[in-house]
Amino acid sequence: PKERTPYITFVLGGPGSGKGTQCARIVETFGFTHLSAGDLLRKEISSNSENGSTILNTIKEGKIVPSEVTVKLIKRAIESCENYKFLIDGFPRSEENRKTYERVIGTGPDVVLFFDCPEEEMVKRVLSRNEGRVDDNIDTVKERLKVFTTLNLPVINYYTGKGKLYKINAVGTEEEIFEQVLPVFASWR
Ligand code: UP5
Ligand code: MG
Repeated sequence: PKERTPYITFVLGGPGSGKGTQCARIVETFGFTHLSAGDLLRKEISSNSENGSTILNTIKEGKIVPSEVTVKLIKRAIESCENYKFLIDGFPRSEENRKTYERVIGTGPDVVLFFDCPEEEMVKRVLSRNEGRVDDNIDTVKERLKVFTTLNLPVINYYTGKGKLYKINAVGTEEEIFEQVLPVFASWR
């Protein structure tokens, strides 16, 4: 059991908005543990689990994996980690994701970061990344953007209403963007 209740940050933003890049910096500076929901799902594919092929096909289509699957992976990762400060990157992607998380975990996040980036910039970044991701092609990127706008923006609006959302302008150098992130975690220095 942990010595403290977890402190949870949700990190949201469209495909290629820089979530993973900025999370790496937050980890370095403030000692959070980075849980990328996409990475957890990709690990599940490579571990040949029973859900693997369903997850792979969903990611190839740019759609959202069933909430129960993702929340189970996140819950397990939180519970098996000694740290109590977490960045949950790329989740929740829909109101249904959000509600499932709150039901299973019992509470919502403490704070939510939103990396706000124009579509054309996101497309450029994703297509110039060369990591062999099955979803980094123009057709899947278009679908990922559509899913983001229709399903993820309502989650962002929800947390704005709760007063938990920090909106970050995700255009500029990594350093310029991190300058905007720093004040959010000032108390963790
Ligand atoms: N880059 C970063 N910052 C830059 C800057 N300031 N200027 C110029 N370039 C910059 O960055 C993307 C690229 O841009 C990199 O090459 C980087 O160097 C450069 P990155 O930090 O990787 O952006 P990120 O927002 O993390 O982009 P990513 O593609 O990972 O976001 P997605 O949200 O699309 O991907 P994720 O891995 O979260 O999800 C993938 C899929 O998994 C989803 O489409 C979905 O099918 C599935 N999924 C679920 O179903 N449920 C979940 O809960 C999570 C995922
Ligand atoms: Mg990422």
